[in-house]
Amino acid sequence: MKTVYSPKHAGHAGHTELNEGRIVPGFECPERAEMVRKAVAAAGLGPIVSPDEHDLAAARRVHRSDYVDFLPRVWELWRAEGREEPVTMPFVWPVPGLRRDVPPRHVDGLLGYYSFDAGANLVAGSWAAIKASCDTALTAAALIEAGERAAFALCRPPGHHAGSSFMGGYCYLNNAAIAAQWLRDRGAGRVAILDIDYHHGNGTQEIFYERSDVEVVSIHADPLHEYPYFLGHRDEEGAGDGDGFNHNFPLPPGTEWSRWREALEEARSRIGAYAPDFLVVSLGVDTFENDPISRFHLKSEHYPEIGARIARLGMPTLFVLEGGYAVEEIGANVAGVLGGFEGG
Ligand code: Q9C
Ligand code: ZN
Repeated sequence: MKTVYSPKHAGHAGHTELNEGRIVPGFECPERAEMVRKAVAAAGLGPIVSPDEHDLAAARRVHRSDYVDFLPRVWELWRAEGREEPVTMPFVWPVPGLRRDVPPRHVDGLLGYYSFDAGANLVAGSWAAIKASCDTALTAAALIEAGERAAFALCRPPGHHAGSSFMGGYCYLNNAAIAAQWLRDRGAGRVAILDIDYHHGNGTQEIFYERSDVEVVSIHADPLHEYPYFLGHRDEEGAGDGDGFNHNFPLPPGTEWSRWREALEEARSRIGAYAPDFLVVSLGVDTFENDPISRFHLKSEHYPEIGARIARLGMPTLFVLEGGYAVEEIGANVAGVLGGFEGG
């Protein structure tokens, strides 16, 4: 399968995050994508190609237009305040009880208005990386739409925590959601999204929650114990037209392969019954035993098995990179899934 990759991700570097009460270098760092690119090349998985430029119309199909307009402006607004700090960070959010109907004008207010946590911070090169990541997903989607069995979008930054009008959790534009919507707009009747990142893909769920044309199935750490804490429970099954088209499989901290595999089998049967035209996989490997911010115990040997099981669904499949923070092993684990898919 082809991999789509842009070096522009590297400009999204040097950002920080709040972790356990301290501001630390971001776990979501450029080395991640470089390790994945090298592993994909070394595995001989197929050609690595550059993304085509798309305009932002596809992003506006799943994100609110004012949010899409805000992202490229963040950095100039920050600099206009005379800030020397090389990275933005929000610190105030309009939770229930505060007003959302009057958008603030100051950048600190806007950062809170358009985010749900302090985990999506921007530097000077961030917007170019965010845009290239979205283009990467769209270019890979076009490959499967044109008839290829599978494609890999080596997206960075990731996307699945980004909702219709907010960033968070290292995510800005929801690459997988944008690709799924683009496939729908190109004529696909139904698209399924399988999210196997360790964290619940709250943004993807929110975007498609009231729709039956995009099924969202997610296996993740139980939000009772893990980020994003406020979405991802089993009883969230969709609403309105989307009732019955959202399926969450929350698993406890410490989950090992045998239990995770059972959830994957349940997810596979949901997707098989839905019979989509295309499958989009939000591929996070932060389920890995040595991941620095996660608490599942999958081992490297399990990732090819995951890929093989996904392949057995027999659907044109778009893999979109999400999380995975064990930098030394992220390449082997991602290439393991893709290689397992190709062999399976
Ligand atoms: N600094 C993805 O995997 N919390 N995002 C980390 C606190 C945020 C993960 C611990 C985790 C976000 C795409
Ligand atoms: Zn994650």
